[in-house]
Amino acid sequence: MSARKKLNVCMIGHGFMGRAHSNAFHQVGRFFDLPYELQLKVICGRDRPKLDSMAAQWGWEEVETEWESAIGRKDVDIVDICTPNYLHAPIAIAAAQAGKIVFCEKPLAISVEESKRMAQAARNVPTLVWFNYRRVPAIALAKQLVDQGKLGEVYHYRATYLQSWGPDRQPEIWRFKQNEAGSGAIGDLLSHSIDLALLLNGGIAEISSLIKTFAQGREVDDAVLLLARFANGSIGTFEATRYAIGCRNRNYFEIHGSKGAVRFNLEDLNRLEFFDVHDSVEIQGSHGLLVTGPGHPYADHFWPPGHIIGYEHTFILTLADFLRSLADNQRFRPDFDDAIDVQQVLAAVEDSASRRTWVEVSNSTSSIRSS
Ligand code: NAI
Ligand code: SOE
Repeated sequence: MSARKKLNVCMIGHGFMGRAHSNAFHQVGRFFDLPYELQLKVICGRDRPKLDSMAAQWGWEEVETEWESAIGRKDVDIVDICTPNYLHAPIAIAAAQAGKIVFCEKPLAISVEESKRMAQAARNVPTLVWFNYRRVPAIALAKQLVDQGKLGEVYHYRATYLQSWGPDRQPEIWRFKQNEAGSGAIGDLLSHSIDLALLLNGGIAEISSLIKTFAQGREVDDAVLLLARFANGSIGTFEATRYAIGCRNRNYFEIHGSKGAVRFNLEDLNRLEFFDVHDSVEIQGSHGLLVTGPGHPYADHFWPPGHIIGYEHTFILTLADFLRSLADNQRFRPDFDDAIDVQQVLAAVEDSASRRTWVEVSNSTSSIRSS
């Protein structure tokens, strides 16, 4: 095998996503034969004791406490942003201006305007947005089935993202602060559902939404509902909430078309339900496909068929696809431009709810289905 090019990573933030990404940086080269070797060079955060123990546990070579100096280092190739949302834009813009490859957690930004400035600054550098659910093998299979026309003409797109931790948390966490999170369930959960909908069903033309904050005095939304008209003529409903008591992390969608349907629930992430109208009537029903091979997306990279994978693999797969795109000099998706499309929908959601009316989704790219 030829020598691998070393890419030094600087990761900003060391919380939940800091751990998920650290794991992916270590694992990707074990499951994929790539022309790159990732070096966990420097990890950055503000809490020095926590930073030191994180660096020791996850194998980061060095620590820094100021992101400005960390990203400016000459020995850094990739800047990976795992901070609260309000820091995504300043860090991404500075990193891109320093010529670094930029990875950023979702939602890309806290406004459309900010996301556009980020994309503009990153015009000449490769970017990645961690909408990791695109790489769940069962969702990648759903995308294949849609692209192969197995669902026929799509009538309905239905998505829910249901969590239950909203009532429990301390008010001081960044996720409840308007100026740090930007929004609540909208940016945090609905953003994932919208990204998947744009991938699987194309552009959204028009929406009508309702937003609710259950906790008294909380600055951000706890729940959001919306109706959508897609550019392809289908209609959709979405619900995202932190108050769905009984649901831990139910990222769910179903698509109904003239020839078939698919149904997915993250809480059973190796499975895709598929209904095919061509089955003879006496056996028509949902096929619960265990998407672990043979012949399924990504299956050859992990375990023998039937040996399931988990949440962490979605980050490994996102990173693997990025590095393969980089090697081939191809555009990786979703990148900052794709994430602007999501931000446009999120902005329309806030606009519709505040004006209590249907609104068009401005500048949504008509469709990213073919990506
Ligand atoms: P967290 O609260 O667990 O971690 C945030 C980290 O940012 C902490 O280590 C904190 O010390 C660090 N930080 C805060 N201010 C900083 C500063 N000025 N300089 C350097 N570091 C700073 O948050 P979590 O859950 O890891 O979320 C981070 C981002 O990841 C958010 O944008 C969130 O929306 C996104 N996220 C994405 C997920 C996905 O499924 N793709 C899952 C969970 C979070
Ligand atoms: C919130 O609880 C959260 O961690 C989101 O921030 C993630 O984006 C989602 O994937 C899981 O839930």
